[in-house]
Amino acid sequence: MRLEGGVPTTLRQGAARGDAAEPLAAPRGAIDDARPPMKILLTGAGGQIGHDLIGALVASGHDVVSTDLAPRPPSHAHAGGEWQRLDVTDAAATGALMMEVRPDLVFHLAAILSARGEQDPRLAYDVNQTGTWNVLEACRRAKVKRLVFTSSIAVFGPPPSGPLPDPTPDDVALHPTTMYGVTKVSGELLCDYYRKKFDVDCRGVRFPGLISAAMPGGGSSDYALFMYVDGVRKHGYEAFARADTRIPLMYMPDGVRALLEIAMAERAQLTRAIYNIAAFSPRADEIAASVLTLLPDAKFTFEPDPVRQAILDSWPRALDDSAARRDWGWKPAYDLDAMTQDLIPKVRRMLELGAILSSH
Ligand code: AKB
Repeated sequence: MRLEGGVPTTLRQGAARGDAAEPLAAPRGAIDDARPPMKILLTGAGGQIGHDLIGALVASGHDVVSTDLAPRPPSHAHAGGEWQRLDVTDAAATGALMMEVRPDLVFHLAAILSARGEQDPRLAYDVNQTGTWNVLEACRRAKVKRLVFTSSIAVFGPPPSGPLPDPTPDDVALHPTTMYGVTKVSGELLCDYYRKKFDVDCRGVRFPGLISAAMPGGGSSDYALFMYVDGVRKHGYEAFARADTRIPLMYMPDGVRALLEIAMAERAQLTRAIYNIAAFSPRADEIAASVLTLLPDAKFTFEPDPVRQAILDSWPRALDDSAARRDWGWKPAYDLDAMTQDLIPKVRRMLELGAILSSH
């Protein structure tokens, strides 16, 4: 495998609006078709990101081994590739699987998200902290060349000295308020450590709240996604956030493309291991207004849940992603209204096919 070389042009073409990942069909041109196929392993593949990422990788001809604690969920049946059971908290099993598969590239997606993590901080510590350590160690031992770590806006929190800068740059003091955020900070530091100390080229992005037609699992940003899903299936939604809540958000096709771009970026291009990436930062009632342009009869109300609202209020309102733009050409393709136009028909199609299975 050769991972050197700049961000491929075919990958950039895949970024064009309207050429983005369909949840039921893999995106075109999402990765450099000229590259030899790679063996790629995903952890936590059964989640919201895996739903779209697996299809994109398989469609580009890569040999994909998806792993998760659970068997392949029916919602991920379309994606293809191989599926193996893996509990990342089990060091021996993680090491053994990495040795057996010997991937060229790993996407480490397994994590307990912010709201769920506050219900069970011990579980969040085990999966996110110990799990990340286990995956990095397994990569080191199996001589995996490259690992992509998925960090989050949850690494930020209000510093004791005053509010976060708006927009928030990459390098501010990190004061997360959740166990999820604490473990993501630690994961970022471990990533940098393994990059400098061992030959594991770990890099990653800090994701905003991701919106797609696939169900998330226990995030605080999920109110945004449910405006779309419940707007279509229930003709309305009572959001657990205040109407004026504003956090960074991103449409999943942009999120998947960011993962592919950071994965393929030449090491010499990168001036850091982990990058802020941004798309748009609407208020919750601005999301509702955007959805109403396509679903005029939907009813949206706002009933803040104190725990999740406190988490949302601790996060940046907007991110400064200038380092990602400069180093590897990051640029989102979707703004709020472009996402709404693209997503609502996808949600309708997924519901018709019975592919959105879980409720909340
Ligand atoms: C969450 O809400 O916990 C996640 C995140 C922003 O990382 N979606």
